[in-house]
Amino acid sequence: MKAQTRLLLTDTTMRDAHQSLLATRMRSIDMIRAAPAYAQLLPDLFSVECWGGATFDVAYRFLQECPWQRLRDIRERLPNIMTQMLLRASNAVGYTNYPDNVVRAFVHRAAESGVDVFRVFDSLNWVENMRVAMDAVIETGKICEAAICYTGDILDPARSKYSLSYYVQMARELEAAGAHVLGLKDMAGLLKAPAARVLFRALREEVSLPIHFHTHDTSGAAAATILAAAETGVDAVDAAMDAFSGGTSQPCLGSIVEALRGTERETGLDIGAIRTISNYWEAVRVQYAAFESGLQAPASEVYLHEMPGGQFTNLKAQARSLGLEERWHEVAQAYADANLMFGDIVKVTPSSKVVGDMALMMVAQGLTREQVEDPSVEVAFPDSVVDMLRGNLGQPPGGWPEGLVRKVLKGETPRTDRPGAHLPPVDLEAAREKAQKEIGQPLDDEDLMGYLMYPKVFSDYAARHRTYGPVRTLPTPTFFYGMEPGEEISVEIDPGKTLEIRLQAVGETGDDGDVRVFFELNGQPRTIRVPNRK
Ligand code: 3PY
Ligand code: ZN
Repeated sequence: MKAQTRLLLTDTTMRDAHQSLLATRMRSIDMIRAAPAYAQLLPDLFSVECWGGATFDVAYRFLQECPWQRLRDIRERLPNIMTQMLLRASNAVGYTNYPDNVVRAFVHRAAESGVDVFRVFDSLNWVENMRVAMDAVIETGKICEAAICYTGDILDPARSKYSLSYYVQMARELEAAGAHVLGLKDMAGLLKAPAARVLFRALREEVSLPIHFHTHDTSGAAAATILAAAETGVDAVDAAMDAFSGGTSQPCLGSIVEALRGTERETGLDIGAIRTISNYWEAVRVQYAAFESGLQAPASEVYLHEMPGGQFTNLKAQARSLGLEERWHEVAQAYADANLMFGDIVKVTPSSKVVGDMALMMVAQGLTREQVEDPSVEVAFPDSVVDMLRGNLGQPPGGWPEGLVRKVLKGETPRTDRPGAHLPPVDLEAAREKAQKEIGQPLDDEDLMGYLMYPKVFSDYAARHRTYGPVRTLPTPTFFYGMEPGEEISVEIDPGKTLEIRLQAVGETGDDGDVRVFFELNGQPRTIRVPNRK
């Protein structure tokens, strides 16, 4: 990375872009179809981010597919470009700290199943809590990109907690901890171009690692920051294919390539190839219209609330389900207030979820920050808040605010050591046996990891899989909306084994709620009775 003058690019379309625009709903089939074109047309990409973050549990939970199979399928079709994942350090791909041996086993499994670059971060920027995951990545021989999460504003004297020297110090610690690459993860898109010049210049002077910059375009000003980063010599940046860029997602890949044309940071990527691939993504995105975030225009409000792009669509959906969508700007203000109440923390999964839970509660119950902090006002705090202040996500710089901890924990003493230091190791083989009995089928190492991270989500997925089979192979409109009478689809259930399915008619719904469905399978007439959910 350091030997190259061109700006290297990571394409985030298959992970962060759809997590940030479509509530993480992109299905594997749509990714797998794109992978060969990347391999053929864009071999000079630094990496393709296609795994980790929220994609892991959403695959099981909402898409009825195995995230590990997605990884293996992409890997197979993309042999010449590095695959990249987002790993939440001790929180792995979950929302809570796991025992050290589970984190290690997860990293080893992910490396074997096809991850090349691990971007590792901690949701409170606690380096101590990143070491287990970083060491495990280094042990696998894969690339360990240790990331600093950026928050606040280094040019704003009122936000001195997250100053230039704070970031430089953390970078030094990550270098000393053995990182191969330094990531600067600006999950909300708060780093402005002038601040980027100051920050990257300092980081390049103080550490010798290559630097990889990640941001979000919620403000509409991220491209300016990327260009400033390129000017100051950042080695690699993240962007999303044009059709999946902008807004809460990453800035536009094609436009970055064009902006640098004719400069010494020229990327060497083929703009025609980018357009071809983006045209494919444009057609894919239309099929997920129901999951769009609804952010219609750039929003400088991001500098107020500091919400990560990857949380935005989710929090909006949560607000909608509580009837608070009309009061979104109040939620944004409450999110900012809750952050300051927690002592001004880094907000990224899972700490961002806690701030979001608190903000929704404050708006729903009409509570101000002063009332929440007032020891004489009774408040039933969300479980996630209690858990965080107990120390179960780790420690923020300067610790948790004492008054709030006293109120929330009602006198219970919080832990201040690393959660992994006291969580007992899981006996992996005993856990496998227990799960196999519970679920009623053998579990391989990948399944076991799914079960350990998300026991209920995984068991439900496995039960549905037994009933419905490999629905991951259905075309996306069919998966979400079913078929119309007369419609015919072609489904490859195994390599070379294709089913032609034609829906002929749907009968009347019986008193029991079942319907008879008449269809042809490879030309043979078939009938089944299924519950009518329409
Ligand atoms: C995740 O952890 O899922 C994130 O995208 C954090 O930015
Ligand atoms: Zn991101």
